[in-house]
Amino acid sequence: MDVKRIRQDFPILNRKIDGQPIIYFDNACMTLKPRQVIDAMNDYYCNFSACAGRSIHKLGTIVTIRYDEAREKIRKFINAKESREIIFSKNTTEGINLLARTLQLKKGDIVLTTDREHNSNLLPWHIQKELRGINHKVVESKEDNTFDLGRFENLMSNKVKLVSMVHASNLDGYTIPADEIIKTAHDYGALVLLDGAQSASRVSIDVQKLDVDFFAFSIHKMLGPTGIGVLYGKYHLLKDLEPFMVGGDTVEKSTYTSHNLLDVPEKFEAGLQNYAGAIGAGAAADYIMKIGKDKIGEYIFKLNSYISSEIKDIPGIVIIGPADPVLRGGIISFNIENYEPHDIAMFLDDANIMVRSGVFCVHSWFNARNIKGAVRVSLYVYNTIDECRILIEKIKEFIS
Ligand code: ALA
Repeated sequence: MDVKRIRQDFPILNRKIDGQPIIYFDNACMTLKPRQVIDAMNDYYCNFSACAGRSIHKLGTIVTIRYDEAREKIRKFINAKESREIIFSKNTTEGINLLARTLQLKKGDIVLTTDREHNSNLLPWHIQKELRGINHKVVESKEDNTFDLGRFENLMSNKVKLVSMVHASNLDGYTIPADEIIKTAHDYGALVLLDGAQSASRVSIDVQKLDVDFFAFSIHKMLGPTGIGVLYGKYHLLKDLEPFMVGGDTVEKSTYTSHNLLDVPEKFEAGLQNYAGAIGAGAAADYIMKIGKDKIGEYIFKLNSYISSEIKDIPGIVIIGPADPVLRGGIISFNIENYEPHDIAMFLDDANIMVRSGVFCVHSWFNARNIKGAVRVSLYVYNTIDECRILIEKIKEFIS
């Protein structure tokens, strides 16, 4: 993988702030965008910025074709069986909320999550508890912060209707053993939803092989634009769900008193859509597939191993999550004893090193452990060993 070449695709990496280059380590929040994605979106705005699926004129036809092509690219990206199983949403959060609102869970039904869910896969179940009386249960991790299959199996029963779990954690980068979890859940007749916000960009996803029922992800974390995400669902499941939003382009016909809904995916995509976003999403998927997710995964693991091995023994540093970087993907979350995470992040920002600090929308995990927050370095394909070296020096400088 030619990282030097890849970096040339990202205009923002040429940018200097206060005369210094930027070192961007906030990829779990938002990745940067390559020229190919920006060009694909500009192409829409400059050359065919009309409505898809409605107008039969030439521009309308082009955007309809491009929107369909984008859906097909995303299908390939996760190896879904059919492109109608790909619903464009606003982001992972919307995909999960769509399911929480439409799955028709009943009083006493159990939804199982991990103990490190992003608020987007926690609050929807709190609300379902209030609205419908479901039970939400949490599978506690092992001491070393890895998934506890034994505890999970003990919590499984035929009352569990949905296992909704973060595939790769934005807290510590840990990826759950999805194959085993899905198999066990299905043995009990439960459906499985994976929050793929962090995994889609770096783990090869084959939804058919995984046999996962629903998979939600955000395009802004995989080199694409903001405001566009994907909810994958098996067709036979999606077809029976009621949409939670209806309106333009969701109906075949309507009278003053009745309507017939269209099939999937249209019935879940009410109103004018984010066409530029979807087209940008297709370009982002193409870009990642061209490099190859296995190569990306291996590369960010190499960077993670380097940073982890250099900082783990520095007195005062506590790394969050499993000790072995191979289990933490592209994330190193850490604390320095007696210092505030935001102060560390501000110190790094003075050198244009951009990390995230705080609780990363996983308040529940931090609150349960009485930890105020952490500093998170999250890596992606354009980061370099040199950037990691500068980061390590700055962390040492902060401590000294
Ligand atoms: N979930 C995003 C993050 O972890 C916002 O930064």
